[in-house]
Amino acid sequence: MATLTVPTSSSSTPNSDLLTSLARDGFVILPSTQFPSLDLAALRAAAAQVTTLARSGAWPHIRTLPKQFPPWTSDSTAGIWGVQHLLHPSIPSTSRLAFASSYFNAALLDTVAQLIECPADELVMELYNLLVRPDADFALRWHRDDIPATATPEEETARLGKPAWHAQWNLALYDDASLIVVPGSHKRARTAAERAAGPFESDMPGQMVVKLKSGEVVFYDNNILHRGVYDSRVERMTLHGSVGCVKGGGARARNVLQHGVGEWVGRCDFEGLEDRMREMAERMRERLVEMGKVSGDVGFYSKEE
Ligand SMILES: O=C(O)CCC(=O)C(=O)O
Repeated sequence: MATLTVPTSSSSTPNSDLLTSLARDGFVILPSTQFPSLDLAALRAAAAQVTTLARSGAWPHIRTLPKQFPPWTSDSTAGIWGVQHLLHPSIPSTSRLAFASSYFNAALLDTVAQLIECPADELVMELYNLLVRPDADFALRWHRDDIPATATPEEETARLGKPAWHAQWNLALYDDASLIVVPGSHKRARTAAERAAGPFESDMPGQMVVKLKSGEVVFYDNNILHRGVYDSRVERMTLHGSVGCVKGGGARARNVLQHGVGEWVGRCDFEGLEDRMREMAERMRERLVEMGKVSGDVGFYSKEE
């Protein structure tokens, strides 16, 4: 598998460099030093707790094998590859607090605000999930999150030309080399070779394995051409989050709420967060609720499976 070397940004990477990397490559990797107040030990403990609950069937919001796209069932019998809804009010409180402290981490939100050029008071709570070692080897097909594989080149180009108004990231709690991307593919329609490739093509031209050390964060355009390849023998606990901007409007809120967040977002409990963080969390949650009110009835994705 071809692996390109991409330098990790330094701890003091200027905003313009982050934006340049994200715009050029479709992703940017930030070192753990960029987020000094993230408590990796607490996050690992929280991740271990919810993963145990999820594998045993005691947490119903899971990504089940061998299914790539939602909706997933709550039956963990065939194994899981993810734990959904880390900010859900029913997540055990100590773990929920650890997850919320990372999701609403000031340095992380500051980076999000810079990357999507959104004022802090317009940030919107979105998704926070955990991607875990699958119970059996598993892979995702090549995809863009918001554009179906059936899209024509014209449809791809039209969609990719619009601003995303949200940031998506993976924060690795253990070293993680599961995500594979085609750098630059977030800016253009698929090439003839990419269209002709099989859904699980193992050597896509230009592909790159995103290698994260524990504590590193990759922000990526969710419409970059990407896939996941998961080894059931390798520990994986990677926080998978997204934050939006009110400019994303009802369409984006709909996209978020159709992941099931709408069922519990009104009951979020941010008790225990430090005052400023708690206030930020409440504001971000309220913005999602408000945007959801105008987005209408929300069903699940109809991505092809
Ligand atoms: O495992 C990953 O990091 C990628 C997950 C992904 O592509 C998806 O959930 O659509």
